[in-house]
Formats: sequence, C-alpha cells, structure tokens
Amino acid sequence: MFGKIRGFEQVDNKIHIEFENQNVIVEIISTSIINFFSPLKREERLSKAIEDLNVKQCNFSVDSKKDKITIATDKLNVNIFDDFKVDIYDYNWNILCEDYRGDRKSFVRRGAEGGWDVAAEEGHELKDGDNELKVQVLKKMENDMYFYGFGEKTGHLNKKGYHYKMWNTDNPNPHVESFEALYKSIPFFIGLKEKQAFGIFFDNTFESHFDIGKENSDYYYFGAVDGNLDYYFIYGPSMKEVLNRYTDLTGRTPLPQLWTLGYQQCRWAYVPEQRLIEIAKEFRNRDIPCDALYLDIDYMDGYRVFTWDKNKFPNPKETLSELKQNGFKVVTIIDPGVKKDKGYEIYDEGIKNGYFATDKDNIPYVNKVWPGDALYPDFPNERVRNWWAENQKIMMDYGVSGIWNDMNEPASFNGPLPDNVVFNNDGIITDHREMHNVFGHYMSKATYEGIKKYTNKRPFVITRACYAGTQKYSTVWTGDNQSLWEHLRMSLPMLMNLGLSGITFCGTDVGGFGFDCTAELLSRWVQVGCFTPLFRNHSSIMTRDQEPWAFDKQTEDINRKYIKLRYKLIPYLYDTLWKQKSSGLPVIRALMLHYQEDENTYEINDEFLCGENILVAPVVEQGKTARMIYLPKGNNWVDYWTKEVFQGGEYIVKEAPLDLCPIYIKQGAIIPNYPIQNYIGEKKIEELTLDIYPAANDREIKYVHYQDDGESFEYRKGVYNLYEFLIKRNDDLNGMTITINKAYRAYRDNYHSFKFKINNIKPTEILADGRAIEFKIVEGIVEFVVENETEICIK
Ligand code: MIG
Repeated sequence: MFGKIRGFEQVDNKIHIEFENQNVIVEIISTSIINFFSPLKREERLSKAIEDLNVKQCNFSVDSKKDKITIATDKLNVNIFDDFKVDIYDYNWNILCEDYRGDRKSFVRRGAEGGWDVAAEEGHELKDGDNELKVQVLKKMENDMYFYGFGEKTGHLNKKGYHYKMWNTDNPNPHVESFEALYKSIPFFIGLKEKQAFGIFFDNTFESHFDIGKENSDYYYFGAVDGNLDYYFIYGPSMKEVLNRYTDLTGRTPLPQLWTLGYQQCRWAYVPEQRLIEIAKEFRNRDIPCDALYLDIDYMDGYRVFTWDKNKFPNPKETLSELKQNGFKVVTIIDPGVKKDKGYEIYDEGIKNGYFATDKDNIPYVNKVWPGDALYPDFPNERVRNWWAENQKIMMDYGVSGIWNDMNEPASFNGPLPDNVVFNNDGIITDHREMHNVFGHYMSKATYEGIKKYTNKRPFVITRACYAGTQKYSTVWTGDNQSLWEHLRMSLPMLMNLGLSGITFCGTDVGGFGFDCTAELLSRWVQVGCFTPLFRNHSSIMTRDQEPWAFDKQTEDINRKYIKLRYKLIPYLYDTLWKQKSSGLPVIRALMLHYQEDENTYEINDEFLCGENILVAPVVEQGKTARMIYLPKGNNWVDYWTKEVFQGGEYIVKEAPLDLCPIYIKQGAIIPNYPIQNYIGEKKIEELTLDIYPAANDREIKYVHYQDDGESFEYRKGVYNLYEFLIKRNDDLNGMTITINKAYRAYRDNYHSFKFKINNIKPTEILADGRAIEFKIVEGIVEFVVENETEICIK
C-alpha cells in the first residue's frame, strides 16, 4: 500500500518519509515513545486523548541504508522498510515488536458452504469472515507473548487469542467472554515479551479492531474502518514505565474529593424523596458508614435532564441540604438525550443555537431514549460543551454533589445512531462514525468543567462511556453487570485491565445491577468493592432490594465489616491516588505490574493488588470457603487477619468462611489508617494510625503520607502536608528506628499525634526522642502513641 521508500527529511524531532504512494511522519516524542503517523484521512493528528503533547527533546540518529531507514534513540532502535514495515528493537537490538510480512489468513472455519442460512435462522450468530479494515497494522506474534489493557473488556486478564472491537456499546444482555465490545473504547494495550513490556496506543476514534492472534496465531493486528494511521509505540521495559508514559500522554486522574472514596449507595430508583431519606436513616441507624446516595432517572420531570419531578421531590434544595447535614452527598444522573419538547428550556436553547447533532440535511437528529423523542448534544463542539458545562450550575444550585453520565455511548432505543449523523468536531464537520467513541468522553469533559467552574471543588463525574484520556475528567463504572457469580469473577480482570489502560478510578455495581442478588453473592461482592476506588452498590428497578441490610443479619454484618474496613483504609487509598498523579499507577493493579519478573503472576485473574502493599484474593465462587492463593515472589506476605508470615513465590490454601476475604500485606509496608467514621469529615482526624509490617531483612522502609483539605484545588498552589515515615532495622536486626519527618507543611490542619501499630515484633523498650514511653501489646500487636517526637527507637 505504501510502496517503496523514496527519501526522507528530518525536521526537528520528526522524520518525514516519502513512500511511493503515501507520506509518513515518524515523530520521536522521547527516547522511549515514538509516534507512527500517516495522514490517510486528515493531514493532522488531532488527538482527542492527548491534549498537551509533551515532547521531550532527546538525541537520536537517523541513517539510511539501501533498503531501510534506521532511527536510534538512547533506548530504542527502529528499522523502517518499504511498504512502511517497521521493526522495533531495544537498545541491544533485542526485537520487541516486528511487523508481520505475510498475508492475513484466517484459521480454517469449516461449514460456510452449507447450513449457514438455516443455522442463522435458528438464531446462531455466525462469524462471516474477517473484518476488512482501511487502516491496519500487522505484527508478528511470538509464542511467549502476553497482552493486557484494551480498557473495559470481558474475559480474562491476558487477551492473547481473542479479538476485540472498539465501538462503545450498550448491550443489555449478560456480559460474557465472547463480547467484543462494551461501553468504553480505549485502543491501548501492553505487550509483554520475554519479561520486557511495551505499549501500543492506536489513537483512532473510528470503530477499531484488535485481533490478538484469534484470526491466526502467527500475527496480531490492530486497525480501523477509517481515519489516520496513528499509533504510539511506548517502551518499558517495565510495565510500570509503559503505564507511566501512556498516562503522561493521555493524562492522569486528578485528586478526587475525599468523600468520593467513601461507600456509595445507588438504586434505580430512590424515589420519592421519602424513600431516599429512609435509606439515609437506615445507614445511620444500623451503624453502616455511607457518603453518597444516588438518584437515577426517575427524579426528573418526564426524564427531562436538569429538571426535577416536583411531585416526587417538592423541595429538592431543602431535602439535599438536610441530607448533607447528616453527611450524605447526592449524585444525580444526567443522560445526554434532551427531550424534544417545545417550551422546555434546555431543548429550546439547544434548537435556537444549533447545539444538537443533525442529519445530513442539517435537521436536528431525533431518536428515542427515556424521554421519548430526544436529541443528542453535539459534544465534540466546544460551544456545545460550554453550554452543557453551564447547565451543571442548575444541579449544583440544588446542592447536588456529583453527576452521573449514563447512556453516552451514545445509546438509543433503536440501536446505534446511523453513520451519517453529523457532528461538528470543533470546526471540522464530521459524522457519527468518527465521533461515536468520543461522545461520552466529551460529555464527561463538559460536565467536569462545568462542575469545576461553579463549585471550585474537585468535580465528581461518573461516566459509562469513555475513550482513552477520559480519566482526566471522570471516574467510570462498568455498566450493567448482573447479580451473577460469573460477573463478580469477571470484574477482577476487567478492573485490572482498566487500570492497565490508564483508568485509575473505577468500580463495578457491587451486588450486580440486573437479576436478583443473593445474600452470599452480596457478601462476597462487598469484599471486593471494599478495595475498588469507586465503591458503589447499585441495582436495577424491579430486582430484589440490595442494600447492605436487605438480606439477613449475617449479610448485614459482613457489609458493615467491609464498609468499615474501607473507612479505615481511606488515607491509604488517597495516598495511592496522590502518588498516581506522578506514577500513573492505578489503585487496582494486576500482580505482574509489581512482579514482572515472576511469570507465575502473568495469568492470575482472581487476585489483585490494591495499591502497592495490599494483595486481595477474594472468594468469587458460590459455596466456597477456602481457596488457593499465589503470593508473588520477591518479598514476604503477612496475613492481614492472623498476622502469619508467608514467603513469596508460593501457593497457599487459605480458609475463607463467608465473612473473611483473604488479604495479605506486603512485608515492609506501612498502611495509614483513619478512625472509622459514619462519613468522611464526620470527625476531625487528629491522630493518624500507622499499621506497620516490618520485615526482618528490610534495612529501610519509607512511606510518604499526603494530607490536604480533601476537596478544593488549593493543593495545586502547594497547600498540603507531607509526612515521611522512615524505618531502619538496627544492625543486630532485633530493634528498629522510626523517624517521623514532617517533610512539607503548608496546609493548616495537622495531626496532633501518631498511633503506631507494629506487627510481628517483641520489643523490650521503646524510646521517643531518647525518653522511654509506654506501649501496649494488643493481640500480639505493639501499640504506642507519640506527639511531637521525631525519632523512635525500638529495642
Ligand atoms: O438501561 O438509568 O447503566 O446504571 O440505573 C437503563 C437507568 C438505563 C443504565 C445504567 C444503569 C441505570 C439505568 N440505565
């Protein structure tokens, strides 16, 4: 297709290559990131995911030998051949990513000759050959490769052998392994080959496909039905570095408000207001912490967005403010579909100003969603986003604390919108094929910016559809799962892969959305939710009640236990999110992100790390009360419940009765804890607890704790505190020294004291700044409190 190389020219960090039939630009973004671009549709890249391309000037060389062009940075070597074949090597010329030279050739699929029509008539879905893609890149598959990322996909952690489609899809059927697409499209993956990792970000918003050796195991390919050839090769060699670089390109999750890490309760539908208030009361009466309640579509007046049904909510402002006094924030759903209804302000304004997507004849396009006939705001257009941002003020003025964006794939009651619906992409007239996958992204962006402008607090937006980069604006949930064990199981690899795709703040509907939950399933699901950044129980209209108390006492107790554990862990989660701002590492992590050298971790679907130091191995099967757990190699692990120490690199069997979720703390970790509160901010936190798991052989452990006001943007001006805790084992390995360093202090509130809880030690004496202090031993854990002392010596 490209033909022979005719010549090249280097302009700054770009190498323009002229091929017989097509021009190409190879851009050196940094020593480890290279962009490969060919303007098959448009002259420019016009990325929707990357807002500020951060080019890091670096030394590189370009050479041309008779059949190839060779580019070398300090980290990578790239050979480019005729037909734009590209081979990428590490610095030592180990191949990382090699273009496939053969033809696309599918595995044999027998049966196409006969029986086809009949089988289809019976309702079987038959694969009708392979996708012909306008843009496509084929890479050679090696036997020992592993593939992760791809955003929100069903199935297992390792995606080798499967085919996925990037086309935001609202499919209400139970999500199963054979689904190629769900609500989100993140055309990014991480490949792991001989322990070296690289990433490929194929920045194309059209329907795209990733076939990871399903069509044929000799190659994998990615491609799209239209658009430019535009992909970034991102070198590691560690997965952590790949993720760091990918999120440097597409952005990271900003610090959320602290309360958003609390427990959240949702249901379709908490109406009328008495029901909402009743739910709030139940939480407080039953001593179950909760920070947020949700209102689903029925709070609106005839599903008109930005309105309230005055019968169900005669006085929303007062109701919300009353709830707020008891620590409940209310999050309301806002769908994109605007009801076609003369006299309804949002509709009238939209029509007057041309804010809606149109058909090819420039007539506002109408489809059916909840309010009946409805129109779709043209979110890719900045004017429309500004208008939508302004509308957020309506909800903020009512006292709403966050906005939940649903149906923004965009979905309709008649399937996907036609290809030729017209959008105005910030000045470029284009169509639905190009804007579909970024519709939700732009809706979240508008929502984020509006909330930010009108509250000056960190916006809480939750979206169902997204594209690469949406993490800058919104948290996500994984849509309409069901109360099925299979869906609890599947949520773990799905969340881990979302994390490996730059989505830090995510969660599933705890307990399952559709179908009826059981007591046992909710008990196990809350044990997972406790560790997911978004911890929200949600269920559909007409399904069985699913609140923490909806079953029996045992289930309620289990919910309380894990929701309370969550509130203890709030500072740990918040620190993890703060660290993520520079590392790009998510909260939910696949094990190999930290244990890339340990191949046993590459296919673990049912364990995950919450941050760096907590390994969670939940039970995800009905009736099971014991399970096998793999503890990764490289350090020891401490059973959170029994404090028993295990060596990494081994499989163990753990008994796990219904109220127990197996949790292991990395030896050497310091986990900060808050006291349990009914909601974030209920208590002024004057004492921070440090739960410490010292390792005999760790000479030095350091943990940095971050503190700020938990809601404003003042931290961006430097208004926060940092505390450094440094633990050194003494030479004889019996005792240790803990140093407390208030490393940075600009935020007014400060802890008055620190409570230390140290596991697995037996001290004879503890000195704080040279003075002997009292300590207790509670259930084998050494406990003591210090105030202004900075050096603690444990003997
Ligand atoms: O399919 O607003 O995923 O969370 O409760 C119905 C009603 C539309 C889909 C969302 C779900 C929400 C529901 N919505």
